Amino acid sequence: MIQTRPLDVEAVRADFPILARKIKDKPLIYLDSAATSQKPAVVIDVMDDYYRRYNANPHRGVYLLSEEATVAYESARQRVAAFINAGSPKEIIFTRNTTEAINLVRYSWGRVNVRQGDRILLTEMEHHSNLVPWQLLAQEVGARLEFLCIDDRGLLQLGQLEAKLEGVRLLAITHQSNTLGTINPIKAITEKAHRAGALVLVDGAQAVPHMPVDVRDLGVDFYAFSGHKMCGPTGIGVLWARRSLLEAMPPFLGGGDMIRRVKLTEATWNELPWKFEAGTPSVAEGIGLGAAVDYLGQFGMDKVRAHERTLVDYALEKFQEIPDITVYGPGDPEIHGGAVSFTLPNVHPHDLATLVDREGIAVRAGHHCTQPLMDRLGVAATTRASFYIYNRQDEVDHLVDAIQKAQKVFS
Ligand code: C6P
Repeated sequence: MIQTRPLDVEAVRADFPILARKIKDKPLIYLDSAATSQKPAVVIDVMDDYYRRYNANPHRGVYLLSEEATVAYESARQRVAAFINAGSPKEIIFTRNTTEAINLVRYSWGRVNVRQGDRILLTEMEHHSNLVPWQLLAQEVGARLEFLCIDDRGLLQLGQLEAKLEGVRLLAITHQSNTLGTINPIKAITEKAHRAGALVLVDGAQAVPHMPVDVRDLGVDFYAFSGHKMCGPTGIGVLWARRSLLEAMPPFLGGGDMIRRVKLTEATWNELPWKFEAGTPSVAEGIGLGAAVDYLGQFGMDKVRAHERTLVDYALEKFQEIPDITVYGPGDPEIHGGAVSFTLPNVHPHDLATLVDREGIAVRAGHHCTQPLMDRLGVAATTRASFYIYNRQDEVDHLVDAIQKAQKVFS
């Protein structure tokens, strides 16, 4: 049973050793959690403890260390399953990250189920990780890609949805845009997709870290996310899928641990979830992800979302003080998650990010792996500030001051 704890930002900040760092003699203001979040000491410590006390290959040894590693790794899987309300830990496939989870579906489900002439429906706001795998599959099997467009507020044009679902095998859609911050109404979209006979894959890389996600309530078929964006380590991600789908899917990678019996010319497969986890797994990383979901779970994801909503509301308001700024994504903080992208005339986003770095502020500049969305917005790049549980309102003030200072340099 996880203890509940109020989301007191100062207490939260004390949990993250890196936030004590100075950058160019200024306190670090970390506003790039959409790229990767910082890690609390509890996550760093459980990984350290694994390597110091019970490092061994799980599922293989009958000796105590291996048994302890197996128990810790599989217990993490159970806690991750509970965190997103999966039907069973068997539905939690550990991957390296969101990208690998989506590619697993492309290779295993896609190659068997998507045929020549079928359609795959995507959106204009997809991250390359939920776009390029489907381009490759479409090229391989002769399927067609269709796209849901966005409007000028950065919202999906859902009026188009029913017409676009015609003949679609799979709708692959982001839960929250990493660039616009838009939170998509996945449950309603999924109901429509299912009515049209399509399956739904959700890229949850920017959602699971920031809001309550209940995969069964959403009703989706596949859901992918990364550990490193939710206080966990890099090198561990998750594919959740309905058990019946996973049972029917062929393996993704072949090798150790994913087999039941191997003969010289053929093999049979292990049961779920190990059928999809070939080779020695990322043990420390899995254990670290377990600690990360415990850490977030003690606050409650509704509180995490409420904290970020307040910060975004404040940022959207405060950015209006910056002359000539263009802010992208919805103006309503209710449907704008914790990432805010913006541009300034005459200041390149990279120059802006470099100048605010002099003030100790880390923001991301670039296309954010959403080049088609940049094309739609008519820009090559944006600057993006993204928030998490450890960010404070005064950090938004510092960012706004730093942007205005940078503007003076270029005026
Ligand atoms: N976005 C960002 O700065 P991986 O790299 O596999 O952990 O996550 C890929 C990914 C997939 N979908 C969405 C919506 C994402 O935001 C990301 C990662 C980072 O926005 C790095 S480009």
